[in-house]
Amino acid sequence: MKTSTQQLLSSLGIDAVNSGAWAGGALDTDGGQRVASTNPATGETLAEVSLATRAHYDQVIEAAQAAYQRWRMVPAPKRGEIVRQMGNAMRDQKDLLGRLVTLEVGKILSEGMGEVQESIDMADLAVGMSRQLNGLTMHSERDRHRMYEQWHPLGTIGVITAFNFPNAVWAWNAMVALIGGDAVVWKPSLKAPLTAIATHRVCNAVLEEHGFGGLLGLIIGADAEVGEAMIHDKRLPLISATGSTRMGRHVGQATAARLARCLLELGGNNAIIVDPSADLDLALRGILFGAVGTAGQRCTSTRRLFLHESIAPAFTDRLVAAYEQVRIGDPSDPSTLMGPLIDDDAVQQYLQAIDAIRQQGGEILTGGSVIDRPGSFVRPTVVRARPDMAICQHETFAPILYVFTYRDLSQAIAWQNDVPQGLSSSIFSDSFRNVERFLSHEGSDCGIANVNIGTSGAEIGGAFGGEKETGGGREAGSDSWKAYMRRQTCTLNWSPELPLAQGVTFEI
Ligand code: UN1
Repeated sequence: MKTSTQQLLSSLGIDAVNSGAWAGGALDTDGGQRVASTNPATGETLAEVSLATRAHYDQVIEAAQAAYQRWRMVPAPKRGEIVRQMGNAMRDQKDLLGRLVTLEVGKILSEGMGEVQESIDMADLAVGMSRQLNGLTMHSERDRHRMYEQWHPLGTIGVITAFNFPNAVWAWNAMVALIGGDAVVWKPSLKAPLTAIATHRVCNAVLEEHGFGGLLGLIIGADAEVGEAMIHDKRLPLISATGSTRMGRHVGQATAARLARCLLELGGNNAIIVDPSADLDLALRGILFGAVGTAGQRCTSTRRLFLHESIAPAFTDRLVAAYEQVRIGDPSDPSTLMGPLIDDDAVQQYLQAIDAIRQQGGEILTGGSVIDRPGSFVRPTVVRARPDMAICQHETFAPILYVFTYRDLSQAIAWQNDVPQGLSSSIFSDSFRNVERFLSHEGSDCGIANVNIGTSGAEIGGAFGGEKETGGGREAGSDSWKAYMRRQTCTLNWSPELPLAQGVTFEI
């Protein structure tokens, strides 16, 4: 391993073997089963984590519960002040954390830095929210009565995250939950445990300074051991989970069975429509970032492209030419545009999709193969697809783009919506009518609908999430904080009488 890698890891407090359970400080998980975190660009091991067991899990939850009892009584703007300091701590460490994201999950450096920036932005947003956890007031129908809503903390929140945003998706949840007065226990992906440990350490240090060690818990363990414990745990009133639709269905059922809440951010199958009026240079860049960025491993990655028949032939040629110029390689080299997939399993899934595409009559215009070098590298792929190809209904977490040709916009919108997922969507158009149609009730059915922007790279200020099999959850900005708090409706009587609502009388 290069010395600079070792330096980076040790600057962030990562050892050769790390604890998988953190409640304030690290718990002793020695002797537990170990997982190695590997650099997907080289296959080399970065460090190991000794996994947490059910007993460690209980310790982490108990510490969070205890810290929560005190934290919920801290005034929200003061909680915001501590979150502000957390944001600054991440600012100070942005370069190191961003480089670690690149090392551990293989996204290019600019995206690794962007991811940490997304967490910093979340902290800033949450600081503002901490002064705006506002409830409504209502006019009571009764004389000298007052009604209002107030928002209380919910408790300890379980957060399950995927490998592809190993830092920011936790921050979407944690920053908001913290200002809301909650504790947070995080179960990160076993494919990105080091980023989780480093992120936890940076943010926890701020809490420790204020006497709230344990409020943020981290539990790195097997799904069967700690994941199952988490989703069935009555002490956790909300499970926020990001990952596959299969995982989300399981989490949804487990939380429904105990009537707890869940917030799901699952698969996407995001499409871009390009109409004849579109600025095609802009569209090309938007498609390329959406489909090739993060090697197609964002939930918001562009997977389907609908081109109007009048522009399709020439534009497809330009797209293929652009794909062939994408610099693939070491993600920490600033000139690289596409790094590796996360691991060999992901490469196998890519290859299976390529097989299915061929069998189902798709024509591979570029890509479709593995790159012969160490690490999990594949070629970004453009497919001329047919609307009836079953594979196009699935989210393959890889850089594969299905291109379709359409005649009229209603057909393109219908095709776009005709998938089980409903996360993100875009239209490139300079036609006011087409844009408004795309955004209307009969337009995109997704949680995110963009114009002249690709499907990925959403800002944190908006509510993030999608419909149908994407799970319906909303995280990050807007009024998403409500998911992390409980609403209480209060009716106060300051009259000497006891009038009943709806005119009911009940007198002895
Ligand atoms: C994800 O892929 O799980 O909109 C999250 C985006 C990012 C977040 C993606 N801000 O692409």
